[in-house]
Amino acid sequence: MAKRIDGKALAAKVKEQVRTEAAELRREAGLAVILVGENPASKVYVAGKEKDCAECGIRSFSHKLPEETTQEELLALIQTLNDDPAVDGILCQLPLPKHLDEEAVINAIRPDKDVDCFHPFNVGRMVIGEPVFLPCTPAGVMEMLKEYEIPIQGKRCVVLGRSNIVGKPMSMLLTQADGTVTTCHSRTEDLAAITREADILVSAIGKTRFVTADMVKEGAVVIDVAMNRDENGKLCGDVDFAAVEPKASYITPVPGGVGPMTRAMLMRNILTAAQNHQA
Ligand code: L34
Repeated sequence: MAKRIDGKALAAKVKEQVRTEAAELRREAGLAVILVGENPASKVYVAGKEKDCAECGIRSFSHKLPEETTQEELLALIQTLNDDPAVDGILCQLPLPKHLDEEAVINAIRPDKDVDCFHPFNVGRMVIGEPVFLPCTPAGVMEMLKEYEIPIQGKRCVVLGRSNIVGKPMSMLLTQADGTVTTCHSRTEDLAAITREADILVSAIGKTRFVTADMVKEGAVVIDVAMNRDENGKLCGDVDFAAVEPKASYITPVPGGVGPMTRAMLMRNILTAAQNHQA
């Protein structure tokens, strides 16, 4: 039976560290949070981030914009926040409404305030191993592996998903930790044969009960990044938890796994930004 990786408890520990260090800054660190439209899941995540800021002694500046916000209006707001010295980090919650250009928005955020680590400058720094920020979700997964002393060096790591915000940077961080990494996606042939080789399996595709017990090696570490709703509207991940738990050595629950860690790593990035801004 797998040990459960407690993301909520570890997130609390990380936030406590951030709170201590943030208190030593010469001025309060600040995060600007932009939420466009009425996506209910995004509202929940953003509310969580604002609560985390309060717990860490970080100011949050909330910008809730209507669905019909134009690209020009959004870019103008980002420009103002780029120039505001009280703002150390800018977070524009994704996904944006369809008429807005996410790439242009990501590119508009000043790299030193890009606490999501989505800007090409910061992605590049991460890839060459000289990171300023680490992307929050993959960094949260790495923090979990570290806390539970799960070895990565030389291990077979399989990442399901290749999105810019999770899959790709996840594969990159595991590679940098000396894992042997395979990235799988919707066009992968014979997927189960690959996942069955994984010592560490990270799933970030967004399909309820996609990862079944027969896809998992005995004793594997299974990390579930997804946030789905099942047929009863209950929050769940990609992994068939009940079936996989007995087979895995470690497993993350949804909720209470990667989600809270994503938010905790955001707090760490805001602290880093504020430290850099006062240096
Ligand atoms: N810009 N957009 C930007 N940055 C991000 O880092 C995100 N992400 C993803 C979506 N869009 C983004 C998040 O914040 C996913 N994500 C996220 C953050 C927190 C949680 C889930 C996803 C989270 O707190 N999950 C809780 C349950 C929350 C609930 O009850 O719905 C958990 O325990 O997993």
